[in-house]
Amino acid sequence: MAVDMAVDLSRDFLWLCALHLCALLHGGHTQEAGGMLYPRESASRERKELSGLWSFRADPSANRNEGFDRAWYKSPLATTGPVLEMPVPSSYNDITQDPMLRDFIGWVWYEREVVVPSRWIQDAGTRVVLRVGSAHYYSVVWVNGVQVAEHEGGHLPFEADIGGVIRKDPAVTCRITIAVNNTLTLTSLPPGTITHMSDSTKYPTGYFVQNFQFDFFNYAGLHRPVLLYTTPKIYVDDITVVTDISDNIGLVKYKVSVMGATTANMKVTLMDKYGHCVATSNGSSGVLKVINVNLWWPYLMHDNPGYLYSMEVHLSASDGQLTFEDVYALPVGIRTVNVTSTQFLINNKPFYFHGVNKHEDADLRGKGLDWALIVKDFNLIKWLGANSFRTSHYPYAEEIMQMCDRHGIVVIDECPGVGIKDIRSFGNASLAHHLSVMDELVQRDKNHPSVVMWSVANEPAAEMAPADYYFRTLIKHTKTLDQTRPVTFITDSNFARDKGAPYVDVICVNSYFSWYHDPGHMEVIPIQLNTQFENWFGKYKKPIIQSEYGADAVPGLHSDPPVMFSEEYQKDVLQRYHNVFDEKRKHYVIGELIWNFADFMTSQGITRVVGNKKGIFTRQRQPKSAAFLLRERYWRLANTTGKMPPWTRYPCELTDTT
Ligand code: GCB
Repeated sequence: MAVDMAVDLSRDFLWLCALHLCALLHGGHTQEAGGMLYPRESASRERKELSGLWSFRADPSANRNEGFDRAWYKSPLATTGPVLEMPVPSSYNDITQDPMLRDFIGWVWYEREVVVPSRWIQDAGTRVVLRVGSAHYYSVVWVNGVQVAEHEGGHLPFEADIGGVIRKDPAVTCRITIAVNNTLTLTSLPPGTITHMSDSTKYPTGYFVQNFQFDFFNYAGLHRPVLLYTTPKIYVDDITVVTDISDNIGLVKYKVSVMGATTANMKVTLMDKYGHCVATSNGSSGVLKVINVNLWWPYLMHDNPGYLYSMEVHLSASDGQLTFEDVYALPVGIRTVNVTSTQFLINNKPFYFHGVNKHEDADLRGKGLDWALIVKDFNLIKWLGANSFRTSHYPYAEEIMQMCDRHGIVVIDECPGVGIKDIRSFGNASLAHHLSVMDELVQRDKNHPSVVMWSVANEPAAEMAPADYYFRTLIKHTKTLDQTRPVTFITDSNFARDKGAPYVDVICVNSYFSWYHDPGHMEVIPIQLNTQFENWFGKYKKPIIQSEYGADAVPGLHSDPPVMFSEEYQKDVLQRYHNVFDEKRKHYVIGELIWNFADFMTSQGITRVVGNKKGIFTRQRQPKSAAFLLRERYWRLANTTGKMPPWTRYPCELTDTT
């Protein structure tokens, strides 16, 4: 049924301007330039977590600008109106009973008062940094009414040095105010548009909706931890490591950048996992050589997966009067990644991705970071025998990436370039933003051994004419940022017309045969999947990953013969895809990632019954029948493609150490 909508582009434009203008009015980009090292405690660095309950208010005014007009950041939020208690980290959407808040579009305001240790304030040689792990989507941050940061984009961290502000009046409690706007525009990532409905016979005055073309709920709020951390005023700003192997020697090429001084003494020590020093170096760049190296191996490919060294950087420098010392310890996994025309090599051995696509998504907290959920998901991934996942469709929390490093779970790291379907989202402003998001993503994740490939987008309209320049530029830029990892994007376009595919290193293709095409007809899968693979490989002679495939299953719905939405149908679809994978993986198919690990929430629509049900686990992480099928398969694949340690040999349980 067609909905009669009045699309008023000029108003859409005004809305977009309001978003950016308020940012301009309230100060430019004050965000710290430079590195984005994960805040770790050390002898010279402290952390203060600000997770917990914050004061919260949505701004429902017609132009959503009341908070700026009335300067809500200037005084405690409770003095300018009613406030709710809101957990951080969490999406705000599912926390209350208020349908307005669940589907809210526009600015929401968070506030928290913090007691800052007086030592941090008194010692002018201490930098105090406020870090926001992820705020969806556009944020402005004030401390005691002074703007300290502004950031565009969810899923990635940003920070600000707030020392100057909190030292102005040490008697004042530090009040942090964060305004977050979830509006998606033609140039945001993901993109979206606002449609205003002006037909007063159908819609109330001022009615508008947010449109976007991706299949997950646009959860919003402070999704990851907000914290304060300290460094000395001369400090390790960034570290880049690139690793290589020569016979049994591991090479760790490193570069450290320092802020606050032009010269510094540096001592770099590499420790093994027992804390024994295995290599040292002086200087801000160099190569550490590790004899008899323990390589970083994927889970189920080696009996000691996820081996991490610790690279300790000790810095000592003077500002002319005082000497400052800084210590930062970076986990380092030594491994190589290479791609041939038919293989993906990790440490020069063929690696087959048998994994999942995920979402950051759960009941109540939406996209909010939740340790119980993270650990449960890793246990399920290992139970399943999966060795990899893709961060569909945006960067996941750094804490998750660190788990991948430790457990040997291989990651295809995707940026939020999802739903790029409108030709107006291929323009220069969109591209410039996309490039800077890749800057931020590579900056954040470049040192994770688990990350083996960047994905710059999911299912863009790659057949449109501007896609050629767009993806050529984007992929080239990403390769300049990181020369060690392959780059891809995920396609569902026609192999002959896809304008971005010539630039990728690995073809990643999504297909839903017998679901979105030929629904109910599983018999078409073998022929259509075979054609898909032959077409792509025939044209590009590049290795292929089936980056999505699957079918919805309502848990507990059974049918024999199988019908769509039953658990049996989901299993059968998977099995028929697997038969083709088994033939093609002898040649050039290098991986399969099920869509999806777990059921997840979407916006409401006639094809979704309380969200997307293609999970092999429910949203509450209980297995559907397909999970057992996949478990059988993945452990069998691990046995044939990996070097299995005795404790993991199928079908033994993980606890069996015989
Ligand atoms: C896709 C998308 C994914 C959707 C999935 C589906 O191709 O990449 O975001 O959720 O299909 O289930 O429709």
